[in-house]
Amino acid sequence: MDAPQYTHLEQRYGAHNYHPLDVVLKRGEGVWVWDVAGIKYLDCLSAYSAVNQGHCHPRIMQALIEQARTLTLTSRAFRNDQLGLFYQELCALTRSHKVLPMNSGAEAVETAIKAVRKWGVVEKGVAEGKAEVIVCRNNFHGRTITIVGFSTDGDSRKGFGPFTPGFKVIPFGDARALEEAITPHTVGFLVEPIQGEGGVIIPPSGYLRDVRRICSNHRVILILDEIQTGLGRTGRLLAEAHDNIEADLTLIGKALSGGFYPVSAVLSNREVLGVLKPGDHGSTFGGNPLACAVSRMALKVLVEEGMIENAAQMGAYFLEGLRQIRSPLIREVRGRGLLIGMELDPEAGGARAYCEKLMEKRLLCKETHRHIIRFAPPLVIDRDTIDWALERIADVFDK
Ligand code: IF1
Repeated sequence: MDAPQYTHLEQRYGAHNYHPLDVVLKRGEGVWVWDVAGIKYLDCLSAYSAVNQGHCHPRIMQALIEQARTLTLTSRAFRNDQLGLFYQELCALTRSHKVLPMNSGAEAVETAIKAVRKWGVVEKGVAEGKAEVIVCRNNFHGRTITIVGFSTDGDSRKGFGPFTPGFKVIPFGDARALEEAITPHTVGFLVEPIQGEGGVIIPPSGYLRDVRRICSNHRVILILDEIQTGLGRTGRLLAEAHDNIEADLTLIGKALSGGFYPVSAVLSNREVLGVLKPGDHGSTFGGNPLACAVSRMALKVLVEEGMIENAAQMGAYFLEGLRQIRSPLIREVRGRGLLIGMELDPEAGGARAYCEKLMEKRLLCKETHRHIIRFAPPLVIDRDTIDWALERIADVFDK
């Protein structure tokens, strides 16, 4: 079969909830992917930061195969020999107190919302049903009804109401707005350290430090959604490290499994998760031995193979190279580590066309919103490959 035939099957039998680039991929290795015609591309999206360790990392693959041959799923009705080790290693690495393992990022977000609401009732004395969580404009935290209910992106909400109450939206990057929005019912503040889908929006310097102080002063649980920014993407293990703060709850996912398996987790640096009692929460696959074995290795290679440091060094190099591209169509290039956004001037006519031109030059990336191209290659990328990418990106703007 060829690409049009694969595409036809998707169109014929699949819901049309995506508008993907016209490429049908068949193989991945490191930073490279190949389509069904054998054409090789540089992956500059990393499945939205789920493949930080590079495609099909051999050591993670080996861990998957060995565990898949042994024990894949028991449900949490029974214990298994991978879960406690996964907890211990993850807590040691992230200086966390407790972990609650889930599967998708959205499930981790929903879990955190449940936990802080219950913490509010049990520990803060907020009346049942009165708890409020503050979120930011331009947020992206997933696709469930509760989560899209506090999205400010009309397309994510249209037709999906009624929504879950108990959320308040404030501007991103404005610590004063947070302090002013807090009421005695406020139990949590959910925010991304950098808004990824929002367009790689980096808050003003010191914002997260101010947010940390305000949340502590008002006994509001600070929940950092690091599902996209975490696990090395911004050049630190967690993006919060750039501001030298610690969240009360940290959400991770995506690269937690190196792209082999849906694994997410809620990390708590305080007793917040302690309010959950047996039967309060769970999921069929949450904390399964296969997910744990894969994630243990995904974290191991991330650290042992220097991927976090590489993301910092290669990110700085990539950012500098992109900033050297002189074009009236490029309004701004911003980023941290290997999470980079190139904002185009509306005159350019939209970022999608540039992603399509880059695909012709064998570089795969994705627009976010209308005018921003996101560059987020796997953290194992090297300088030569970045030079290869910069040459092609410059070509596309050199008209
Ligand atoms: C899609 C966007 C990115 C996330 C943050 C939670 C989640 C995500 C900060 C939920 C997921 C994914 C979803 C995926 C595309 C991608 C995405 F374009 F949708 F917005 F990365 F920016 N918090 N982001 O980025 O995690 O439930 O998906 O595991 O919906 O196509 P999930």
